[in-house]
Amino acid sequence: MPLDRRQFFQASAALGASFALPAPLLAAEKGKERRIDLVSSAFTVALDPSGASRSAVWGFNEQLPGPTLRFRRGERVHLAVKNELPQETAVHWHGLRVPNAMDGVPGVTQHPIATGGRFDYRFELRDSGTFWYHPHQASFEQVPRGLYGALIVEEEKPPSVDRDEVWVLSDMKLDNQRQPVEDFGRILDIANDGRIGNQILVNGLVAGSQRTLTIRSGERLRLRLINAASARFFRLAIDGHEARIIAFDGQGVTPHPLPAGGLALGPGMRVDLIIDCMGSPGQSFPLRDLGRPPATPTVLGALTYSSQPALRSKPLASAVTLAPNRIAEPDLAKASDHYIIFQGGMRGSPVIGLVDGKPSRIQEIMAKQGLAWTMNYNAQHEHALMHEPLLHLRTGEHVMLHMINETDFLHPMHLHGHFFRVLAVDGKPTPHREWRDTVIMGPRQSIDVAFVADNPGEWMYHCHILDHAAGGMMGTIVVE
Ligand SMILES: [Cu+2]
Repeated sequence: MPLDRRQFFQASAALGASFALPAPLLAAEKGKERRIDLVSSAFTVALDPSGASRSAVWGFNEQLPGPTLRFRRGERVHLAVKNELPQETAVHWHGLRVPNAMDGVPGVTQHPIATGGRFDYRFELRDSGTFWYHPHQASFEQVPRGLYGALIVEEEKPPSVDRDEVWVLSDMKLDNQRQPVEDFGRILDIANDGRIGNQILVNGLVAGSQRTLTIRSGERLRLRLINAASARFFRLAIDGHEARIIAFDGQGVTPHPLPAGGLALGPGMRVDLIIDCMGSPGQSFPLRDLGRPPATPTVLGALTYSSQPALRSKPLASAVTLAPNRIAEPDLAKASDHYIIFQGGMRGSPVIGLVDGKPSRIQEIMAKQGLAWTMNYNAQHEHALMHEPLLHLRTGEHVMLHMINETDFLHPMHLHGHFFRVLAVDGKPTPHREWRDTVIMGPRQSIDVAFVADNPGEWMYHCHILDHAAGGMMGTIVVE
């Protein structure tokens, strides 16, 4: 271990008060494998540096969010996770194409890590991009308590920028004493929009115009945004700047501006922006969450110009397109069609699901099992993954997956171990055919995605509203 643990925590505590995430954790190189130690535990943090109160959270290495892990594509890593939580856990590396046994899903890819126990995750980083890590055990409780962190894999030749920043967006549900409300897993949250916090956090601190990112006029900024909230969607807009989207979920996309109504970022999703900062010294521009109408916009943070003279008078002319990762291209001519139908929730038409093979009304499923959602007519518990997988795919199969949302709710659907191209929404082709690992399915919407099933194993496929996942929107896809 490169640093004595106490020294490490003291160093990170000293950094904790500043807004920017602490400097990336650097690991000593051990042969060609880089080792990082992560300890999940309960501790307290000051969410508002100007306030006196500290809030009880769970997190990694006594930091909220956990340390930003920064690697280079092609590196081999060893992530040693120690569990000091009062319950079992496991860590999933969201978006990384790892071997199945390293995917961090208890009951499917590994045994849960007991209190006091440890698990060693070792894999090669096949893809560059913006990723994150979080538990996949009781995730509806462990993630909103604070167990999440950014994982950045740099390109061999990253686009030239003056600043590369990570903003981890999340929220917490706090009481009057600024302590977490202990109401995880309520059926009312499960069957509706999920448990949404009353305090938005940016890099573990209360959101607002005081969360400034100080920049110099003329700088080119790469801003990586990660939605680590367990249920909240963000709809992002930046005043006074023409930000360009260069990546979704870590994968390069044709650079294009933010949509006029704001950029939707569902739970689990990431976006990389390039912003040429051409404001004047002393100016400040908010980055807002426009929310869901009729909600009023919330200021998340601000780009504030220092008084330093401009770095350059014209924006950099160099390209901002990312070199693609090596992802097998699905051949639509030979792709096989598969369908997943989603039903359930408190609103909408009555649905029928199967409980122990018997057709049941959703009200019965809720009352008897605490579940509220079905996928292909099946509802199952997060840790009762003894049911049939949703799909069986052959290794190398070209897949066209049609996702049909018959609910009145939004669902950010996440597939492990693969990226898919988003081809159509309600049958209408998408403008960028982007690669993603998580895609928003709007109410009553159908989404068509395609991919090559080239990573063998049993992979989770679930809604990233973690209360929905706990309430039945959790299944597996087998690549055999
Ligand atoms: Cu959902």
